[in-house]
Amino acid sequence: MSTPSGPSGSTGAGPSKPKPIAIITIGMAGAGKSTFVQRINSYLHGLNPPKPPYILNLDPAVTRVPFEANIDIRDTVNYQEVMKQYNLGPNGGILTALNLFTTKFDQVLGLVEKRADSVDYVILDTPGQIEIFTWSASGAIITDAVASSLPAVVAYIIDTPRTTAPATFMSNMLYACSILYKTKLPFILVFNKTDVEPHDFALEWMQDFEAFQAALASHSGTRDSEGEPTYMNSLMNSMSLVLDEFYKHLKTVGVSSMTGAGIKEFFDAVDASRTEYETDYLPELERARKEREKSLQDVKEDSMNRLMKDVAIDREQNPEAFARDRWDEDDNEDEDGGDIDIIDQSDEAWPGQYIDVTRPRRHPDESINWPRPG
Ligand SMILES: Nc1nc2c(ncn2[C@@H]2O[C@H](COP(=O)(O)OP(=O)(O)OP(=O)(O)O)[C@@H](O)[C@H]2O)c(=O)[nH]1
Ligand SMILES: [Mg+2]
Repeated sequence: MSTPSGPSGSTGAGPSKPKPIAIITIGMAGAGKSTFVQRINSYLHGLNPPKPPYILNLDPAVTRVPFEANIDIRDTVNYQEVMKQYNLGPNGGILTALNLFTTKFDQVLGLVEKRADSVDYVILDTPGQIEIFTWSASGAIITDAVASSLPAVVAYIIDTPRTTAPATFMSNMLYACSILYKTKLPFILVFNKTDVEPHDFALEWMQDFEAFQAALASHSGTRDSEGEPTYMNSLMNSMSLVLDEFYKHLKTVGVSSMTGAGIKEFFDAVDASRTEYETDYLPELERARKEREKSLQDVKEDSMNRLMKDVAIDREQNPEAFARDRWDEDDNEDEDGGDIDIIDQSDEAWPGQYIDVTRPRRHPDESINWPRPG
């Protein structure tokens, strides 16, 4: 996978242009992710001069997307066939399709990087079932791969009219909180559908802890028959204290993907996130990489030491066998002179080719062997 070449390094010659910023849209089913992507796409096209983004659709199950995706998972994996062939239900099918696609994600990144000089924004639309992306290995791999190659920001889309109940609001915020701590990326809470329900109540609850508690108390079912706060109510009270800390790390915007209201403010927040990515995320990424390298090095050294110790003991215990067990240099060369060629297949034409996962290696030059059941 790619490594960052610097916070805002240019990928080509000529005057240095900042790298495009990747917007990863995540949100509960039906929150309006795809409509939002379509809206920001049309906003960017409408700028003067236009700034068409590079769009990736990662939802294999969607039948129609309201935007023209540059890379579409559906061109690579047939979700219906995955379900049939692997005997899966809809969610397993989406997850497996995403896993299969992730095995090719380095090529996707390569294509994105090729366009890095000509686009300012890379937008990812994710599957409707939020947990498939946020709690799967492939979701994490895709997010990490994108974020280590480009500045990235998470746009967490919230269905505002459906979060007016304090308990629903809190669970949505807790979910957002868990994604923030998992990805550690700059985070924008996007309150969508403000044409139906303005997001003022949410802002108030986020800024004023007591207002949220009051809203909680005014909802029925917060006291039991003896007048004591119910378990849910006291749990939520304590949770809202935790969330107070979480809110400090966020940017919040209210938008309507239907009317286009608030989209400019959203982009102001995205542009501000670039600095946050550079000052917070990149150093953390670098630190984690160094740590990984160090522990790998430690493991290597440890195995080497143990091997040398075993060899020494063996030599002491059985000197005769050791004397016979010499490396004969003449035996070491094979007929070709001993060199092994590593074949780089990544230049093969891939994008746009349709991979039928039901028939492994359908294409003679496509060296993929999909795992098969049984
Ligand atoms: N009124 C209103 N409706 C919206 C808005 N954004 C999205 N919708 C509607 O919400 C519904 C779901 O929108 P999608 O964009 O498909 O949501 P999604 O999150 O991509 O859905 P999945 O990918 O299926 O989870 C559609 O009926 C949209 O028309 C908005 O800003 N205002
Ligand atoms: Mg969608």
